[in-house]
Amino acid sequence: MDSQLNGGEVLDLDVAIIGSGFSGLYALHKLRNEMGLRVQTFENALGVGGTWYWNRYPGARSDTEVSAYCYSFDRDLFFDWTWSARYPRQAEILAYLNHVADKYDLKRSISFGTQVESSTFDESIDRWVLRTDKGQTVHAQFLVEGVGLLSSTHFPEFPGQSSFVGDIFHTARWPHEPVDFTGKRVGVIGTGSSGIQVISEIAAEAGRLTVFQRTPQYVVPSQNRPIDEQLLREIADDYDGYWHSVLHSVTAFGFTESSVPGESLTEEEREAVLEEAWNDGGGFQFMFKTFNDVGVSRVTNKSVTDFIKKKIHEIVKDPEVAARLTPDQLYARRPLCCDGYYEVYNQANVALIDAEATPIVEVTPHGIKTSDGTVHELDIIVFATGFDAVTGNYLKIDQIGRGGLHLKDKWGERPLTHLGLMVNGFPNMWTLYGPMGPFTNQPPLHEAQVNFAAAMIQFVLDNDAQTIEPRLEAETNWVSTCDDIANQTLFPETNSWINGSNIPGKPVTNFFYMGGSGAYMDLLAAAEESGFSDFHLGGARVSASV
Ligand code: N01
Repeated sequence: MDSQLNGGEVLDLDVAIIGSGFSGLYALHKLRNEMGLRVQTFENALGVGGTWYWNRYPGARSDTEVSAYCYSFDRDLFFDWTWSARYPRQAEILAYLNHVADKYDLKRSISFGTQVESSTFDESIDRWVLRTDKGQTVHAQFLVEGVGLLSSTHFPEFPGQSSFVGDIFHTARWPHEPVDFTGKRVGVIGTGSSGIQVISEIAAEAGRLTVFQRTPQYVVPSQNRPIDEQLLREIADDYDGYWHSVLHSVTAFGFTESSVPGESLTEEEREAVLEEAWNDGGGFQFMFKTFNDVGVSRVTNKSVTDFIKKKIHEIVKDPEVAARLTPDQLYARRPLCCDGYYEVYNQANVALIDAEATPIVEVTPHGIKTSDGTVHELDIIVFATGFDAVTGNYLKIDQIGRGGLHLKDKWGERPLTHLGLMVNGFPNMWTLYGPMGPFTNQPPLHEAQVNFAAAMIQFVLDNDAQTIEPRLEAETNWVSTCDDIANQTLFPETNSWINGSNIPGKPVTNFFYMGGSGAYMDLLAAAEESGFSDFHLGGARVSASV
């Protein structure tokens, strides 16, 4: 099949996939190569990689140990590829994803540089009708969307921004040509995962670096180093067992989470555990490998925040700067890690602006003006301001289900899905790692969700049916289960992209299933064993299945 269609042509497919990041690539392999379906992928970017295509900013790297941040479906692929470190850089991960796309001959079925603008379910033919910005029309029985959890950029526009005479970049839309910071006056807005990585990297290069921090964050070191050879030997000895244990852990990050409640220990004992974790590195490890109640116990959470606060004051020499860097919130945002982050603020060329106390009010032709009237003169402004997460990319496409129902209306108050994967009223459509899906390391769960979607597609085909969609009651129950679990944690008490509060006007709510990867895997298995009883099969000729 031609990967580049001519405008005006109608393409008839079994499956249309949107996105060629980790999830979309595997979906293409599974559905085309393994199941023999007629599949075409539509990809906005000019290459594969999703997140790793777009986020080329200096310092961008995985903060998940790469031995669990990769595909598992082919043992040869796993052992044929050699990673340079536990937390590889963006370029290395992008090279890996290109290698995967080439090894499984995927690129010939991807329309690059193609934005799907709308997808409408045509009930008269039980097909999705997609329209692209290239004027193409696509008919597909099944629609698999791997559009990215953190992909739709949040790019605030301050008054006067267009008057800035220097360069403005967003970390998640970084140019392909390297940016030269040498001797330049650089401003970075934002101190989330992207901000801390870009700040730590360019501080050495920039003439002067001014960081505009609104909310201080807890950052622990990554302690990046080569992958443990012993771990690789253990994976080789029991490959399936390793991936089973990853998927059946809580976070799917490839380490064993603690089963010890911090509350059961003394303050000194907790501190010893935290010191060991600090020296071993990793944000998710710090939250989940230390104790099993950091996210639910105020006592344990306070020990963790006290410990990191103490570290900030030990590392940062100027007590005023250390105080500005010190959060006063719970340790209940997405945990961050980065080597050498706090150390940067000891450099004479780095300044930290408290953008909460003195917010940015304007971008002038030569810099950023804060509310105290100061103009911080700059040559380059880097927006590390994050994403309209989870739902952003789904809602960029005008998606219309049964009865003319628009997804943006269905999700107006809050997103609704069953298992984070399917939406009532939107048959034959899968939202990979979509809202109300698991809050875990993504690649292993992408594979699990694609396998589940593939089993559902096979189920539809085996039953000579046309459609499958979740029953409304199942969707309602799922969302309320997700909310019940989230409400037992401390996460709803902090504001970030995790609850939508980073985007003005976006509903602030729970977007995740926080019951853990293992429990989620059990639910997928049970759904399949039940013959997908939570789902309605439409147009089947086998009456018993309807
Ligand atoms: O985005 P963020 P991110 N004025 O939303 C600030 C993944 N990721 O791109 O906290 C001033 O976390 C905002 O301030 P506040 C990872 O899952 C992974 O950094 O809202 N400031 C905040 O400081 C991560 O969690 C890696 O007060 C403004 C920052 O911008 C997720 O992506 C690397 C502002 C945004 O932080 C998002 O991370 C990168 C404004 N108007 C990303 N608007 C890995 O390491 C926003 N901010 C794998």
